[in-house]
Amino acid sequence: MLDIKEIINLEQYPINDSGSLSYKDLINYTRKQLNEDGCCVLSNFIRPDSIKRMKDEVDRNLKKIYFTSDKHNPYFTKEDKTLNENHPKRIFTVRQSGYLNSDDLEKDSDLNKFYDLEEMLKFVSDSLEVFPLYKWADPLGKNPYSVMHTDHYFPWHFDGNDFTLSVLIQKAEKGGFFEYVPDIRNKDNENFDEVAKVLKDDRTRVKSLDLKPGDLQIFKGRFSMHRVTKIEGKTSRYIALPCYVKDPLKINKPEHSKQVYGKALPIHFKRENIQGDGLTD
Ligand SMILES: O=C(O)CCC(=O)C(=O)O
Ligand SMILES: [Fe+2]
Repeated sequence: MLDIKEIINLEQYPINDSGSLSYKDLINYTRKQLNEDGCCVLSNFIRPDSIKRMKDEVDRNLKKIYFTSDKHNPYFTKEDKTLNENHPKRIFTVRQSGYLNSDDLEKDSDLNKFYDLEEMLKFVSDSLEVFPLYKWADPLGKNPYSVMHTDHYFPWHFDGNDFTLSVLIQKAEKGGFFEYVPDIRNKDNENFDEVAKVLKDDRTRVKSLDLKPGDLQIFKGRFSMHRVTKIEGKTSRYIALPCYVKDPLKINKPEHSKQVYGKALPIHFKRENIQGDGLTD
């Protein structure tokens, strides 16, 4: 059974010692970054051996991955032809990428172990200043790996869950940058005009990250629109995506789940009508 210290660089990030001064310093840092940038990156958070085990897990399971070349709007909804053609809900872009869904992870997966750590949930909750925070109930999307091969592109979108961590496992030779627009929408304002501008290549508010394997990123995927630029070169990009939510019951809508993870399960239909946060999904 893997121990927390075999996965996380506790010397630099003492998330197992929440009473300590160094934990307080760490939280002050992550809070400041999240408030200023809408995102926070912690270098070398995951140990290299654990990254290697996660890479091997993806390699062993490549055949299970659902790859898509479908067109999506930023909300993963069906087209609504009653809207003006320039409305962001009517702007569709091809996504080429795949997921090793959470229900396909191996029993002894480092990623499952990481996601199940109570220390991680507390650390993410403290960093985001969201109490209580929950792990996501979505059986497919709660902690998948995203895999992108040469020429793949993941267009601008919002996530179905509130907050996402990312841990880069394997970096593309070129491209594959994570780009985001911090807090472009909030629960009271969809900000469709600004969203449309970004979709039309206005880069005024766009930030870009060059993540390295082992880095931990915390971001607000439901509120900060984001994308992954085209993968160039031979090396595929692998990234782990543990997800967190404010509502312990809400999961992806069936349509969103089908578009992103290739299928919807009975639980997605059962929970389809749970009252959400009011934002387009
Ligand atoms: O691959 C990434 O860095 C982000 C992926 C993403 O936004 C998603 O899977 O929803
Ligand atoms: Fe996303």
